[in-house]
Amino acid sequence: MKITEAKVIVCSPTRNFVTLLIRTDEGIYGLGDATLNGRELAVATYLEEYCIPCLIGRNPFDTEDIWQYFYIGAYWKRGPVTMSALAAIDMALWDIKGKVLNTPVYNLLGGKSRDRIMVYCHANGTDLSQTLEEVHQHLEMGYKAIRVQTGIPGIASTYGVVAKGEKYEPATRGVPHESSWSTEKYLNFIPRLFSAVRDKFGDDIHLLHDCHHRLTPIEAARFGKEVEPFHLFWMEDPVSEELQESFRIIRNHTTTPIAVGEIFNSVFDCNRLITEQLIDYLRMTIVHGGGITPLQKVAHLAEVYNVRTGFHGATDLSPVTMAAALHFNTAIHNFGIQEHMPHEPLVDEVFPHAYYFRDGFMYAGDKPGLGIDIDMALVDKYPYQRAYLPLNRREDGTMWNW
Ligand code: EZ4
Ligand code: CO
Repeated sequence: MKITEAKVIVCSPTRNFVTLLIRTDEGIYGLGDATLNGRELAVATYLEEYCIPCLIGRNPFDTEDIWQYFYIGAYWKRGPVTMSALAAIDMALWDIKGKVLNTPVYNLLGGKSRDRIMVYCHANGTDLSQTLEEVHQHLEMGYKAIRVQTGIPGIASTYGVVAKGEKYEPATRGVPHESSWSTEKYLNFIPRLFSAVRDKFGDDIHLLHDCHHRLTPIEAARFGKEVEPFHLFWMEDPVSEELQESFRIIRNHTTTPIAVGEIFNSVFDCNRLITEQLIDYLRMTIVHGGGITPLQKVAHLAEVYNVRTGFHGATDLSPVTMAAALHFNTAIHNFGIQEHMPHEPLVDEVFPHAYYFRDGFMYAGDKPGLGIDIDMALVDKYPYQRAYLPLNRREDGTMWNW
């Protein structure tokens, strides 16, 4: 069996997605997600100009060798652009394998380790009462785990929070929006938020929170300590994560579980975090972590050190990544939780899929391969539009982590 063609599809049904479609001489094709939010065309070009010419003629079953070919063989290892491209190739090849063998991809990764995948949703509001109402609405939808973000008094706009009636969407069209930030106001307010949520909704529901890389290690330690009485499922991205040893400082002070990794693209971003047991959940997912092939190795390493997965699943990760993640989550032993930010209905139309949500859990479905497709007629109706993630500055104008 041979790869005969590979094509990059860039489309923007409400937001941008980059998809790789690989065809074989037996008429079977596979899909991979290569979307890197705000940098889509860099990945598309990397695939078209450098990877695809070297893919043609290879056996799609050789996922390990093809992965190493583009990783070791590129000489320029790692980095989000190259690893997202490599992830798309790898996903599409696993999809092809499953279709050829007429079995869901989870069966190729170890089979079913569980019946259902617990997911968490987003509840956010501009103030406390609106946020509590959002939590209530998501409980009604059946979610068992909820990420709660709220507007902070005195800060004009806060990460993860949008005006009433709108959905939080990471990137916006046009030039980057700039938001402002005060660590002091944030740290003073968030414990009150979780106190209010526990008072109103009790202890059973899992609560999560994303600090979005904005604290220093000692500030994150204070955060973790002060929310301990409300027993969060996790605090996410407490600090900017380039320095793995930062997490030791946080760990020394608090029992609030820590999740990190949505911007990681290699095991070398988290090797110390895992082996020194400095975190509890790893968020590096299939698309930005280089594909199913490397994530399997990372998950197996993490299993040894009691670290579980908690894959990123915002709307900028396409339904192709969601499909791959759900097969992966079904199979591995140390699955923790999966983020679920539902896509717009139009996105689901462009990417018809076998996976589904029911009463707080998601299911990969039982179609062969990843159980995902793309509607090429619809794709042409929604061409790429430049979009950016926001920037963030401290109140005095200093650039800060968004
Ligand atoms: O900022 O997906 O946990 N979710 C997040 C997201 C990310 C965006 C970046 O593209 O942190 O909102
Ligand atoms: Co996050």
